[in-house]
Amino acid sequence: MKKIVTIQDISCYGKCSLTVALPIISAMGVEAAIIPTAVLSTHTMFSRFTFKDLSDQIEPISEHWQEEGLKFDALYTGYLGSFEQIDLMKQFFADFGEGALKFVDPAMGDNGKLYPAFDEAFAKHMATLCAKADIIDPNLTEACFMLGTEYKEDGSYDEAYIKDILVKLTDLGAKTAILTGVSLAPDKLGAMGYDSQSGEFFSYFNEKIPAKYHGTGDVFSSALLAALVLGKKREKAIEIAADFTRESIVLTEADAEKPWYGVNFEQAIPYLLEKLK
Ligand code: PXL
Repeated sequence: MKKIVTIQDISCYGKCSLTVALPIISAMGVEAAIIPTAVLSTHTMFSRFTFKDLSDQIEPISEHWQEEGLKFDALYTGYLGSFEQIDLMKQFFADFGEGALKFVDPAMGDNGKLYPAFDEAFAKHMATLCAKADIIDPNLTEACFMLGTEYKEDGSYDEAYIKDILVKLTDLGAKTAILTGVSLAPDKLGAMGYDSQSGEFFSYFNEKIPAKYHGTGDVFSSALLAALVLGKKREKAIEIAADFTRESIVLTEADAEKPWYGVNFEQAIPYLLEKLK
């Protein structure tokens, strides 16, 4: 069985990071190992949350795994809580990176703003981890903060702006950059990528749903990486992840409660598995 290790926080309530990555990766038939970087009562978009840092566990876990000779098909980092954790991930990539796909989702913000815990210096430091990745998948907000580029709202940018950002992201050092939440037409939303080794751009767009929910980036990244590890071609993997994310939003919108804090990815899993066939 293919194996992914994902390293991010566990927000006990709120459907993001590990509570999203674990079920999605497992449902897709890929073994998921985890290293929780912190335990929070909820994710940080709630007005209050507890936070217990687990940075001091990362090295001992990594050392034990090296003694056991563990190997992974992919290393997947998500939300990280400190400069130190970013540096620990660089070491983890050095220790476990051989033969593994190194995937960084620099989860730091959305809609033109960084999450409460972060500032511009943090985004610049995250860029130094992105430099060591095979694939990164920031949204436009995260990309702009890492590059120090002006963030533009949907409808006020064109393809040239996105392509320029993609090339600059790979100039940081990442081999492939996939920008999520790209909208080049009012009714379309999707992802656009750039492979710096072949010089190819690629994209996938589906119908835009005029709603924003938390945790969609984690849903997309988890499905994308598991599909890639299963051997799906890049374009197909993006399509699977984007359509699954969209279906999760559709189901959330259909829910009378429309919980703002996370999407209904659970009931979209049968759809995901159908798409994977
Ligand atoms: O989905 C990204 C994410 C992950 N983990 C924590 C978060 C967020 C977004 O706010 O707060 C703790």
